Amino acid sequence: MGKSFQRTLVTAALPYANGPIHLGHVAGAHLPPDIYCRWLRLCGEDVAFICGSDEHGVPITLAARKEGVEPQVIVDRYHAMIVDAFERLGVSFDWYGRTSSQTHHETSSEFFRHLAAKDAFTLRTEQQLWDPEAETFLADRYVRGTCPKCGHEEAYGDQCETCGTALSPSELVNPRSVITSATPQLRDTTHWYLPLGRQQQELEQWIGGHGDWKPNVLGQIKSWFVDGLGDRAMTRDLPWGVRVPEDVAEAAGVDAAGKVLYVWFDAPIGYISATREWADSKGEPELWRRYWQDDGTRLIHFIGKDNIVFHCIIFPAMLQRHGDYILPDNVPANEFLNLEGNKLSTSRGWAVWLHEALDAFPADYLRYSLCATLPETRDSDFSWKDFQGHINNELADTLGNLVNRTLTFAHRYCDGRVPELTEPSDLDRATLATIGDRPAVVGECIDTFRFRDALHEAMGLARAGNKYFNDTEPWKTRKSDFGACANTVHVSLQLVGALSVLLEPILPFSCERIRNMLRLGTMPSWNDVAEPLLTPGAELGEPEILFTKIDDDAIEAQLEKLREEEAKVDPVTNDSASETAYPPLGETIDFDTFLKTDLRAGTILSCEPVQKSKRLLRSQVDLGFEQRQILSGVAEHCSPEHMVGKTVVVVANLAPREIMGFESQGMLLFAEDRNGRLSPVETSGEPGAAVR
Ligand code: B3M
Ligand code: ZN
Repeated sequence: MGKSFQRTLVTAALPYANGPIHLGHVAGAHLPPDIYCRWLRLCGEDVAFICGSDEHGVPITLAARKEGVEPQVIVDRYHAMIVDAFERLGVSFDWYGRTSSQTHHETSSEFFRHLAAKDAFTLRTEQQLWDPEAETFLADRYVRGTCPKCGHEEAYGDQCETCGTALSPSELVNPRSVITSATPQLRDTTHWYLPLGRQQQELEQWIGGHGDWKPNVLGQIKSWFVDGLGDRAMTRDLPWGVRVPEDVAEAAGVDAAGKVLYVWFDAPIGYISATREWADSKGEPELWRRYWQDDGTRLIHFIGKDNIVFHCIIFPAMLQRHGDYILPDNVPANEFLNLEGNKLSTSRGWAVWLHEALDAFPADYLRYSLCATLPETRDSDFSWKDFQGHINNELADTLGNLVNRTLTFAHRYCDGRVPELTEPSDLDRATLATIGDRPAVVGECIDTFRFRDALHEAMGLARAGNKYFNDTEPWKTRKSDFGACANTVHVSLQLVGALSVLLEPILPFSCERIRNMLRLGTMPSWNDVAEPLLTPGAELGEPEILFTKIDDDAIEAQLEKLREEEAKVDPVTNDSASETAYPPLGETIDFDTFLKTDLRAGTILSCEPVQKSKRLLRSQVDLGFEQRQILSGVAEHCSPEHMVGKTVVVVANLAPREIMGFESQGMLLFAEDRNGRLSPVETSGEPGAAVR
């Protein structure tokens, strides 16, 4: 580690409080910094580990709309859930804040005011999408429409999830309001923009001094530079967020009503406000400045790759313009964690929620398995089968086994004490010596953000320990050569002691239990591990089973749960069943009105998709007395093969209509469930039979 630093400020991406967190978040942005900070603390470094809930932005207000509650209700609920889940996972934040806090509102307004005073913004009036029914502008995810790149009909105003293209609301084809489904109009609105182009050179120069950053991070940044940085709006027309300060708006001659700071302006400032709250809680309200405004601090942001531009360009640009702050020293962004071979997606129900995983398994099982599969250099895959393998073969069979057999031997044959090492063999000596370089080797991995390697290197000691135990055969020497047996126990105990520190950053709960078994009262420091930690003659605690193996049923249950969650979600709208409702009942009609609709049974003779349309199917239908061609907008729900041969209910007296160049002579009836999923209304009546 760069010795010129006096302290380290570590931040982990602030989760949006619009839902619980899942294993993808944890692997991307929260477990790695926890391992890193735990290690730094063991090295005796001065660290502040900061995180919090991101409680603004459209994801929150949309979640609130869906439930018909105020955004505060949503963020209160998920903030509490997230805090609890992190705590159960053992994530050792020094402070976990939230961006709805007063300190945060003050800190971010002040930051904005400071930038405005330094002329860092340009004001721009532009036409943006406006919902005439809800009488509101439609920012980001408040609009859906057809992606101009791939034709996906449910793309969001800020991104198409099908092809990944970043969009702005006005680029959508056939945009519609998420609030009212109305077709938006264009209206003038004024916003504060950060002209990043002005700062490109300064930013490039700063990045140029960080050639040691992860290649995936540098690659993304470079491509932004190549495209050239443009102006980014730092305010939005939204009812929820940090309000644009009245005085700033007034000075600019703009009406501040309904305007808030862009969520990506205020969220990273959340790191600063959380640090302030932490300092306040320690009774040293000015302490935060040392972490943010003193060159002796090294600032590290842990994030997932989708947040790179915000942490490596926009936030640093804000910090540069402000002038009083240090810039990040590193941003070790991770790639994505996939799940069972597929991209994680909360909207598709394809995710493992942290709190549920913690209901099923101990925290260290998850920490271990996630650490072994971190997406450090490329996307990686979490599968429950691999999870089972990690726990059973590595945690239980390797680490657990070494600890258990060593402690059991010490209790049965060595009086429950650390035996002396007497006349050690070459193998005893060589094995003891392997401990010596471990703190440096494992530490080097952690220091360079290679946590998978750190795990591998530390576990290497456990593997070596088991091999040594097997090779020295203490169950034989205990009768033939007790000194040799005692030496095996001594050396193995020293390995176990070293492991209880080396693995502490990754497995804090289990390592504490191991240290209790060893009666290691005070926590050794990282570098103490280079020397044997246990004193001969010292009393040991009772051995306990550290890890229990996971059986196939437990894994099958998790897989089944995933399949169930996924099935609940509609493939077209990505809305889960619980979020939609039955349509309200229609107006009452009399019997004669009903009889006007001539319903018949019709058998589908053939069916094919209509070219250039994602929705339409064209069917030839036998009505007994004649054949009809009928078009139905159901291609996203029913496959043509699935339709052929079915006898369904047909509206037979509907006036013919032309759709995409074809005449549709009637209508096939479909039932629409709460997910918006359509299925044909089948009948066992013969073709032509009247349905009434
Ligand atoms: N809440 C986005 C995310 O969870 C955002 C991170 C903010 S970090 C300042 O991907
Ligand atoms: Zn697309």
